[in-house]
Amino acid sequence: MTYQTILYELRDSVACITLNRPSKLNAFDDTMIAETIDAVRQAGRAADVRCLLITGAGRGFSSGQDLSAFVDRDENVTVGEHLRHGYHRLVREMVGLEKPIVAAVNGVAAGAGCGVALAADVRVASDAASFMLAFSRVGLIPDSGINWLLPRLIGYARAYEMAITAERVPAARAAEWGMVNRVVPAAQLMEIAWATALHLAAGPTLAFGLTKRAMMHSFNQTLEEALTYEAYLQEVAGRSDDNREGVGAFLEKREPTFTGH
Ligand code: T3D
Repeated sequence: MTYQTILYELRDSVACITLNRPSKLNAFDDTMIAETIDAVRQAGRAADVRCLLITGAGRGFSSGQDLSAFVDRDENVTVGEHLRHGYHRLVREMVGLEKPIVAAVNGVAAGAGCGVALAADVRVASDAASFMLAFSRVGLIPDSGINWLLPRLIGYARAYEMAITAERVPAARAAEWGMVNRVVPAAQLMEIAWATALHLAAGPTLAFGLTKRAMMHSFNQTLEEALTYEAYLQEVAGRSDDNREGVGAFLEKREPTFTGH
């Protein structure tokens, strides 16, 4: 697929998606939603991709749903249908991707753009970034998985307050609250985000993927169910080349070379 609204670059086992509608702060129109879903799928299928990096072109990460496209929409397409066919598929692809996803949050992440940032596994934010549940300003509720993802990260009180005030939460406060992993100077964001992604891409990809699956499943499990499931997944990890390599490297006092298998 040739993309019109995103850039897709592969470098040393890292696939980088750049949301690329900077004049609208990378607001999502239907093309950008479809292309981002396709790119995440492509990164999932490609054996040579071991980490996904996602960022925005220009001064925004993403301002969420393109509101001009929203008003121009075919009136037979309900908001619920649009979500089910669009953002929900994107969030499912991201949360289900068994490879780490790093979001380099370069600027404002609003509405569904905030949802996309939250669906990543590691968020590195520029000190110029901010997060905003813009939905209530346009009479909507948070969507794109935010009602599930955000209270789990920062708790109900903060998540609900963000929703009803629609105020921008600057990166530093987002880090204090546990919404982002680290905040870095804007000028160094991409260098640090790439270094993070490249480091993860050289890791035991299978184990990273199974860890994501175990933790995501745990939200709907009892402790007993989680213990059973982790033993099952550890059987899989325990048969991997990377498990043999990691143990061998430790005993031989050298750095491991993981292949991701
Ligand atoms: O149907 C469904 O699936 C429902 C799903 C809904 C999901 C959602 O995401 S709903 C929430 C939609 N997003 C918003 O409501 C945010 C709207 N944008 C803003 O409030 C502000 O732009 C920001 C607070 C994010 C940033 O403000 P600021 O001052 O830094 O930038 P700006 O000047 O407002 O925006 C720059 C340009 O981008 C501007 O265009 P112009 O005037 O230079 O030609 C602005 O109109 C455009 N832009 C920003 N956000 C959007 C947008 N254009 C279309 N849609 C946008 N979301």
